[in-house]
Amino acid sequence: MKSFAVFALLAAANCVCAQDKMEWFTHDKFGMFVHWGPYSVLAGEWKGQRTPAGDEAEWIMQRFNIPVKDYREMAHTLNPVKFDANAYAKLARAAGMKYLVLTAKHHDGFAMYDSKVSDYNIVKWTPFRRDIVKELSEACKREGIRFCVYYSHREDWDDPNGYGNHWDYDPAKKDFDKYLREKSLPQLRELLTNYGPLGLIWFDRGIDTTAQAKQFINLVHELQPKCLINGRVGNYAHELLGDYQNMNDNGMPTGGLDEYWETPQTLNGTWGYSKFDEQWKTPANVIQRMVEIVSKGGNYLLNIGPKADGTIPAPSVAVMEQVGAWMQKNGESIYGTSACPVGQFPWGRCTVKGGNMYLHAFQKPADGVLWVGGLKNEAASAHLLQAPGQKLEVVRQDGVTGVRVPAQGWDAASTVVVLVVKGKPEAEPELMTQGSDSPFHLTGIRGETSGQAMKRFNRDGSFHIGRWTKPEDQVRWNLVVSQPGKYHLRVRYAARPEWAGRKFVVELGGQRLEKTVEATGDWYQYKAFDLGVVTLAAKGAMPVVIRPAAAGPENLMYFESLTLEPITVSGRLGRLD
Ligand code: JFZ
Repeated sequence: MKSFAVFALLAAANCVCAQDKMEWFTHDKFGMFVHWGPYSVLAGEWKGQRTPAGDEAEWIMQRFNIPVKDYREMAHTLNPVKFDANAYAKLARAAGMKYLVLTAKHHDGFAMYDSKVSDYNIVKWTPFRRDIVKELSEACKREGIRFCVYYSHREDWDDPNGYGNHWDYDPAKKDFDKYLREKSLPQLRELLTNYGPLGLIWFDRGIDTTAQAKQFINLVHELQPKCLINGRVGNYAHELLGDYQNMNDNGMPTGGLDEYWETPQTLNGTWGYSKFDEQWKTPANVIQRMVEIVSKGGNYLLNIGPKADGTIPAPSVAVMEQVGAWMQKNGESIYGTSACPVGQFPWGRCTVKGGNMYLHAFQKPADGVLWVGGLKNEAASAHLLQAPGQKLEVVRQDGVTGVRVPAQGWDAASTVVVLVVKGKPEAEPELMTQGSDSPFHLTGIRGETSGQAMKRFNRDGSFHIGRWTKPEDQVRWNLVVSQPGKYHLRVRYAARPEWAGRKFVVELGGQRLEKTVEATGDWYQYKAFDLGVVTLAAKGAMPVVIRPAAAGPENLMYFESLTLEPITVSGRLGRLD
C-alpha cells in the first residue's frame, strides 16, 4: 500500500470527527464548575477591604493590586485539610451533573496540582502537599463523572511575562511568547499527560492571535485528540476556534443557534468563595435556567466556590442536592435532548428527544392548557413524565395543539408533561408579515437554514449566518406581502478580505439578483450594501432565499440580514429615499 494511503488511513484513524467528539457533551448537558485556589483563603477580603458586592472574589489580587510578594506569602497558608475529593464527585453526581471542570490554574498563576514547571503550586508551596487535580480526577472516575480542567492560558498575575499584572510589572517589558513557551504551554502539557483522559480544557479570557491559540489547540489534539476545547481558547473578536462556543458568564442567548454552546453560571454572585456573598440562587431558579438553556440547545456549567479548608459552602450543597432530586425524577427531559424547534412559551420551555416533546411548565396555565403554537406535527398522546400511565387530554383549537393539565402533581420548579407527536417535532415555517409601509427585516436568526448554513453566536452578543460555502447552503424566509410595490433591497454582512469576490444570489418574487461580496474589514465588522430595487408584484406568500452562487473554499460571508424598504407601495407613497 502506497505511503500516502497509509498516511490517509492513519490520519483518518486519528481524526476524531467533530460530531463524535461532541456526543458526550451534547448528551450530558449539565456540569459542575469548581473555582478554588489561594483567593479562597482571602474569601473576598484583603486588609479589611471587601471586594464589592457582585465582584468576583477570585479577582481579589487584581482588584486590590496585591503585590506578588504578599499574595505568594498568603498562598503559603492554603491548607485545605478538610478536602475530600469523594465528597465533590458525589455531590456532582447527586446534583445530576455529568462532568466537572476544576480550575487547575486561575489568573493568579497558582497551580492546584504538582507542577514541575513552577513550584508555585499546592504541593510545593503549601503545607497541604497533596495534588488536588490528581485526587479529584480519580474521585470523578470512581463516580462516573467526566473530569475536565479550567486553565487560564493568557492571564497570569504572578508571572512577569504573563498578562494582566500592571502593578508589579511593566507591561512594556513583558515577553508574552516567553510566558507561553515557558509556563502556559508546558503546564498544559503536564495536565494533558499526567491526569488521564480529560473531557475538555476550559481556556479563559481568549488570547491575542490565532497563531498563539493554535499552539494550545495543537497541543490538546496531539496529546488527547478526544479532549474538547472551549470557545475561549481564541480571541473573542475572531472566528470560533474551539469545539463549542461559550456564552458570556451567566449569559443566555436567544433560541435557534445551530452551533454547540455552553453557559457558565455562578450559584451566588462570585466564582471564587466570598464570605460576604450569601445571594444564593434557589433550586427553582437553577432548574428553570437549566431547562431554558437546554431548550435552546446549550449546556449548563454551574459553579461551586469551595472554602479554604476544602469544604463546600453548605448553601451550595443544599441547592445542588435539591436540583439533583428534581433531576432524579426528570432527567429524561434533559439528558440527550435537543432544542425545541418551536421556540418558547408563556407557561415555560420545551426540550425534545425522538417523538417526545417535554413540556416544562414553570407555572400552571390560567386556562389549564399548555398550548404549543407553531407545531407542525400531529399529536399522538400526552402524559405527566411522573405518571406515564395517566393519559392527559390533547386538545386542538384553531389549528393549535394543547395539553390539558391535571390540577394536582405540580412541581414548584418545573412540571414535565410529555407530548408524544408523530415523527420528529417540527415547527410550522414562520411567516414574516408586513405592517403598513414597514420594511421587511429578514435576520438570519429568523430564517430557515438548510445545507451547512449555520446560525451562529458572536461574542459581542449578535448573531450571523456562517459556515456556508455552496449553493445548497441557504437561508429562506416566507414573506406575506400586504403592500405590493417597489422596494429597496439591502443586505448587511461582515466579510474578511479573503472572502471578497465571492458571488451570492438573492431570489424573490421571480427575480434573481447575483451580487459580489465586498470586504467589510475584520471578522465581525458588519456593513450594509444596497442591492438595488425589486418589485413585490402581488399580495400574499412570497419566499425569499439567499445563498452562495457557487461552491467556495470557506465562508461566503457572516450574513446578518436582508431588508426590503418600500419605495412606492400600491396607492400610497412609501418613505422616499
Ligand atoms: C472569566 C474569569 O475572569 C472569571 O474569574 C471566571 O473564571 C469566569 C468563569 O471566566 O470571566 C469572564 C470571562 C469572559 C466573560 C465574562 C467573565 N465574557 O465574555 O462575558
